[in-house]
Amino acid sequence: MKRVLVTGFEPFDGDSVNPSWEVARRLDGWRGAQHAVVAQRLPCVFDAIREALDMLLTDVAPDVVIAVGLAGGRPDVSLERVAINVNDARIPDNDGAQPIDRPVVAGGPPAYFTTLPVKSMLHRLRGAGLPAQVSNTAGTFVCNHTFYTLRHLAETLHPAVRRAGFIHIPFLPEQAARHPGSPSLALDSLVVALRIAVETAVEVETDMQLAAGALH
Ligand code: PCA
Repeated sequence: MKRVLVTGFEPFDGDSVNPSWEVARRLDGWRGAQHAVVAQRLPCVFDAIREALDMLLTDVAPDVVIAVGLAGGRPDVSLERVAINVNDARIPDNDGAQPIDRPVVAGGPPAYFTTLPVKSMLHRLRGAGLPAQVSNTAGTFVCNHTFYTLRHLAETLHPAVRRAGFIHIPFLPEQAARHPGSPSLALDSLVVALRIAVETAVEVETDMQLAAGALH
């Protein structure tokens, strides 16, 4: 039985909902033959992330961590490949902090790759009729900060975390209605997508490699 921690974020940028938490909380308590999910909400605050994650990794003791965040304007479920060691905030976080060109971890490596099997996830998501991409940037706001911090903690203080990574999701339709022209995905589809992501992370030991172009 593998323990899976799924995190979502509180609303930010003046919004009243964040689909990442709406999806995560619907997975809370979900058990399969090989896994049990615990969902937790994270604040959209740079300075709160390290302590919050450190506590969660200690308390939940997960084998797998999937952090989820909103990327409003993107059309696909974005399987993030890489976290970079920079905070460069376009808007203030929920505490009013707006770091510019600051490291996430001073002296840390420039980047960490995901340890989730993102190509296998991509294959399964598309096979289920869901729009998905492997993304090569998680941005430079709180989501990238969270992804980098998560991978850094897994590499340093929490080696029992065998797989950790980040997934960005699009707006919900009701959010897109306030951002005309923006793509969206229904909550039910997002829940299916995250269930597939969890199952793939639990089941797949070695990520798939297909011929160039087959999964881009
Ligand atoms: N998305 C933001 C932070 C919280 C969230 O859901 C981001 O992409 O950084």
